[in-house]
Amino acid sequence: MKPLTAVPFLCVVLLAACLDHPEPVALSLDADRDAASTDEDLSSLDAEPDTTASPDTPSGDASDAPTDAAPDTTPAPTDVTPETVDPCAALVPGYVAIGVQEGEEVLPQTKLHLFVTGFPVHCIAAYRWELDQPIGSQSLLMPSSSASNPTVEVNVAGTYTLRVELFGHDGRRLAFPTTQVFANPAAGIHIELLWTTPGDPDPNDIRGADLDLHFALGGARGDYDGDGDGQFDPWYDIPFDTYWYNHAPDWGSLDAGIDDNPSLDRDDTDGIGPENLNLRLPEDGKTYHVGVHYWRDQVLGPSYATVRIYIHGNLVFEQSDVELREFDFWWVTDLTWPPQADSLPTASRTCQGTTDPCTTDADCTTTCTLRITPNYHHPFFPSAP
Ligand SMILES: [Ca+2]
Ligand SMILES: [Ca+2]
Ligand SMILES: [Ca+2]
Ligand SMILES: [Ca+2]
Repeated sequence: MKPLTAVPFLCVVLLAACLDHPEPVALSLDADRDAASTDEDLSSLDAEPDTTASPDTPSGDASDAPTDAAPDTTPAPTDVTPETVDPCAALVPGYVAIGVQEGEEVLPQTKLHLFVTGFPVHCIAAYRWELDQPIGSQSLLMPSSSASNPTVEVNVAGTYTLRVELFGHDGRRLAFPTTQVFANPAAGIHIELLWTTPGDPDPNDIRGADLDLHFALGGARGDYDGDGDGQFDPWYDIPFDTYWYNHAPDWGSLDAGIDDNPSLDRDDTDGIGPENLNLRLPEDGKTYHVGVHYWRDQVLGPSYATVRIYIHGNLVFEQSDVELREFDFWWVTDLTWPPQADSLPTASRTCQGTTDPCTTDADCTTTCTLRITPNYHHPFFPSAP
């Protein structure tokens, strides 16, 4: 790809060529412009923009021009005002498109590398990118929305729409192409944890609330009864709870060729999230537990957590904006495999202040609430200061 730092220099060179050799250059550029009405020719211009109209080649272009055009029937040369011809302004950006190096369908947590195709980049003076993203996704175009080749991480499952407004050196808008990229959670089970923290003045700096996703296999036992129901909880079992400290355990078969291990894509520690878990080949007959621990709030106060569960790419569970305070442990849900229409995951609930399971308030003397245990401190991982 063409080094961007050479762009202003090239344009100066091109304009200088026009002024130094007005007539032959104008003719040859006019011929090139006509020829550039096909996709093929546009791409050749894009590939080698500076050799096509190099100041070293005007005599060659001028000698070619009469053979390309019909000299006796073309009155155009007398109408051209060579001093005002801008080779970039003459091009028609009809084939401009956004290219995505990674393709139009990717796994969540992919970093996309964006570029503009179908038009000579040296003719583009400014870029203004826009991004529409799935609810809860807070990705940023890096290093900025005015970069020529920005990157963006698509961390949440769903469709990302990208647009870029392109401006020429004369300030006119050249084109406004758009494209879409689908972050497809193709794994058997894909779980997203996202959160917002209203007390965080800058969601994008390094100081943020740290929530952790947990994904435990039925039967896991973390040797800690944090909710006080008389049973050891599955959380913090190693290897059967997948979380930041145990992010890629070996479950199921020990055959490394069988992709049956869960993996947590990352431990987000500075706010926003998301944390994503994938398990491509769940085991038949197994139950899986999903939990969220509010590990540290960095004195930023409560966070609002959202958990989404996808099975084979279909959203089957979502619980949004659940208020959590530091050290809360939210037992989100349980799911069984293979999934059945009548056993899709539902939110785990207990009667408030107890560990008694419930479905509605009618099951309780108090209210039936989400299963959240405050002040959850596993002795091996005491998150309290
Ligand atoms: Ca922050
Ligand atoms: Ca985390
Ligand atoms: Ca327990
Ligand atoms: Ca395995």
